[in-house]
Amino acid sequence: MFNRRKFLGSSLLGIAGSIIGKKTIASPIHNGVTGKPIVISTWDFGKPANAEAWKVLSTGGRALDAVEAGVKIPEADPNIQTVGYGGLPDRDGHVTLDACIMDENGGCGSVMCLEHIVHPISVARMVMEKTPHVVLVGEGALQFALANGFKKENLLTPKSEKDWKEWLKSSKYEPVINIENKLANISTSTAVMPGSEFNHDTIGMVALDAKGNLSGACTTSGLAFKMHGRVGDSPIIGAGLFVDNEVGAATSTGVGEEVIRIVGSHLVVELLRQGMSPEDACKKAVERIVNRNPEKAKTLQVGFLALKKNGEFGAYAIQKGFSYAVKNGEQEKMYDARSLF
Ligand code: SD4
Repeated sequence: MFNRRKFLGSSLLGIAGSIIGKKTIASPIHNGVTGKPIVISTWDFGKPANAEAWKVLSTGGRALDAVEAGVKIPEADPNIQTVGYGGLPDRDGHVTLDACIMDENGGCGSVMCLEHIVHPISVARMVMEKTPHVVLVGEGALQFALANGFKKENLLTPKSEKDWKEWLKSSKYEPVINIENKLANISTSTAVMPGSEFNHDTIGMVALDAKGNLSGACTTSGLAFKMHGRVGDSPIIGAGLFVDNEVGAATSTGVGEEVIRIVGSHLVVELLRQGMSPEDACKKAVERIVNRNPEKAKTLQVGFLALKKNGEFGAYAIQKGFSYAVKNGEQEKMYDARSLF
């Protein structure tokens, strides 16, 4: 993903035109403004996910139902090795999933390090709606899911098992993260950077429904070959996702440890509250990460995506190559987020 897409030169930024053959358009300098309902989500696989969410939004449905339905598409796709079924396992061969969801009332639910369940987002929603808690982890989350009718399944596909075994040959058991890593070269790495050609990353989705209500969902298998028990930003309310129905919503993708350190999505929403545009708010959050350690930041990717209560949307990333999908009544498009580097 990182090197696959030619980014428009800076002189062209702001011109929202098609890149021939890629169906991707440059992120507008000024943020996209559009009417409700609208759904936006991370990466190329956001497009089919948005299409599913749109079935709910376009018929007057609730944003919460839309985001859950939308992210279930990549969760169930065995060919997507970064989300749900078919996700790359941790270094011990376990596929452990992280997900969270937020509704328009400030309700939130999350599951962390959940195994054997294809749709962690639906378990997260059930945590929100059926328990007095916000987060369930590991074995407890699995027990809760099974008790509520979810089926126990093997999520490790032959392809992901093969990739894991290949990685095992030279695993160093150190969480080194390098954006240039590719599964084809895993012998030199210990973790695969989300955003590489083989990793299409976490799906974070935020939506505004016809009634003007916001919700969001975020779901992932996390960093490939992570330590067993490792949890990223994606299921952490405020880090991987935050929704404030008065202001806007934000979600993130990339190296979760960096997002957690700045509680990134909450930061973006608070910046929206102060009047910043979505793109500027996302940029500010990216700068917060980069300024902490500029040298390290050159080797990692984090991207933020934001949607304001009025339908304005925007994104920003550390590195080039962060694509996001937008769908509303007028458009169904991929955008390339602008980036610091
Ligand atoms: C994590 N943010 O677990 C996620 C990774 C990601 O593709 O975006 N992955 O840190």
